[in-house]
Amino acid sequence: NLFLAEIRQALNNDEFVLFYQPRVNMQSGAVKGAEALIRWQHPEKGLLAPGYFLPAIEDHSLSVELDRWVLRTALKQIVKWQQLSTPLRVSVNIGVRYIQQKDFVTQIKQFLDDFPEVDPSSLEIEVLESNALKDISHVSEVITECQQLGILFALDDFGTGYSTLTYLKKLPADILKIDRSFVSDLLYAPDNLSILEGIMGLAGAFGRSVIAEGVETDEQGELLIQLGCEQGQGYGIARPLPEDQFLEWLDNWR
Ligand code: G
Ligand code: G
Ligand code: MN
Ligand code: NA
Repeated sequence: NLFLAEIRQALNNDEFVLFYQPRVNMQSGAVKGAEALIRWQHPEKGLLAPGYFLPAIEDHSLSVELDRWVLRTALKQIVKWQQLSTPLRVSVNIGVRYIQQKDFVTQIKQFLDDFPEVDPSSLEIEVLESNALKDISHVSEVITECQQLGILFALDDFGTGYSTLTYLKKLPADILKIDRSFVSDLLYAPDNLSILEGIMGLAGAFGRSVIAEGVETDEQGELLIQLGCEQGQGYGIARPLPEDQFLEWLDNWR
């Protein structure tokens, strides 16, 4: 497969970069962290979004190599940002293939050993609710073992999976990332409002925190705060930014 070879080559040539999208407390304005989002800085085609290359490798071991690159790069970034006055937690998206790999926890321990300066609670792992999560009880143990190391877990795109309530019940994630489809049209579609109220109720009952994705307007932010969801991420706060622009944004934020 030619495309696969090209992606592997890009990894060797160091053509991937991480952008960072801020996550804030919309009530206080406090910056809580950032989600690392991968991009491919292609020498001819320019900056390519993950939708262009991730689907091609999703069922391939190359996706694990890329996830490992993302983890290593995010850990380096955490070390740099530990110098800042506001400590930032960085969240990374880890594919279901890697998290279900037998030695995942061993590899995570190795990463933490390689970066002894990193406080493990500065690292968050986002897992997609996905029917590719085959052995839920195994993944649940993996999450628990990583949490014992101090790492936090989030369920990404929460509410969109085929068995959302089963994931909620069986996976001990610390955080639910409310999918942006429930946030958009919040002001005009009463059904989304009901879903959000439901999610907030469930999160409370199960002792999970919540963060809203895809917050694009102040009105959405205000309504989310009223519903009890203070943490948000989205274009209305900031787009995913390269490292230097992220620091500029941080300087100018409120
Ligand atoms: O970054 P957006 O800007 O385009 O991301 C699109 C999709 O790609 C999202 O679903 C996001 O979770 C996923 N994604 C972004 N970066 C990464 C990454 O580093 N690893 C994995 N596995 N998925 C990612
Ligand atoms: O699935 P995941 O949550 O990891 O996806 C993050 C994706 O959502 C990235 O593609 C990111 O660029 C995109 N994104 C982030 N904020 C917004 C937003 O406010 N609106 C829209 N439409 N997309 C967003
Ligand atoms: Mn995500
Ligand atoms: Na998401």
